[in-house]
Amino acid sequence: MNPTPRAPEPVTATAPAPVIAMGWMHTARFLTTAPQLHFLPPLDVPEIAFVGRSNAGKSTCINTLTQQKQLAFASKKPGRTQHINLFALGKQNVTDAVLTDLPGYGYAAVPKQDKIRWQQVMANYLVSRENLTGIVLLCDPRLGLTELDEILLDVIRPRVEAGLKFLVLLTKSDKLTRVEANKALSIVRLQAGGGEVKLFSALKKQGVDEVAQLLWQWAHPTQPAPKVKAAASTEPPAEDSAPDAAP
Ligand SMILES: Nc1nc2c(ncn2[C@@H]2O[C@H](COP(=O)(O)OP(=O)(O)OP(=O)(O)O)[C@@H](O)[C@H]2O)c(=O)[nH]1
Ligand SMILES: [Mg+2]
Repeated sequence: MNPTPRAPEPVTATAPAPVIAMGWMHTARFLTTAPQLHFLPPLDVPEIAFVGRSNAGKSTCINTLTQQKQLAFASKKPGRTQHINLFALGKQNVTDAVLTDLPGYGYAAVPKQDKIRWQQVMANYLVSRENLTGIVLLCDPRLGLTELDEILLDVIRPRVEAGLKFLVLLTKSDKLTRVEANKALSIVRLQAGGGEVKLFSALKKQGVDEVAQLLWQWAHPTQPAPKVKAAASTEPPAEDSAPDAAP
């Protein structure tokens, strides 16, 4: 008896996944800015927020992922980002997701009243923003997760448990040796309670493809996950967890 003929494998004519994700990131353009949550327009597309201590590298990370030099304001001087800044993503001006650059916390030179006000603005945003789909917490591995980061983790925990996507990026990894980087990864993975933690360097472009792909998947959960090329990985395969939506 002849074996049952097999259906031909579907031919994927699209470009490899990192190219798709990076091309999508490159469409980023400024959408709006607001001092507080209630000034932001309600949106019905996935929103991904970049949070972390002042000077952790949030704005630089957004510029690196979007391959644009000055989309978000980055500076050596901490406290550069002082508003909630939204950037739209999507082809031909059809917005299919939004990136949010948030002001950092923990900058010592900020007056106490301003610190408290800002913590309330941020907590309010993280708890109440309805279309918030994912949070990227940026952390300088030389400092590790600090008390303020732990407070933030407590604030978002209920939403993460309810399905909000969450990623910790250890920024400025170019400043670490390989041994230091692996140690930082292990410690922060423990602190983050098993959540996903990756190394990132804007300078060396480490982690850029991987993060772009992950965010693409967060924003397009119903589309099949693009395959990650082994060469695009920046972490040892044994430790590197597959993206959430991977089959
Ligand atoms: N070596 C190195 N420096 C980086 C990297 N990413 C950011 N920086 C530097 O870190 C400093 C702070 O970067 P920002 O992106 O402004 O930090 P931020 O988290 O947005 O800071 P706030 O807006 O104050 O919250 C700048 O001098 C950046 O050039 C990196 O990957 N490697
Ligand atoms: Mg900033």
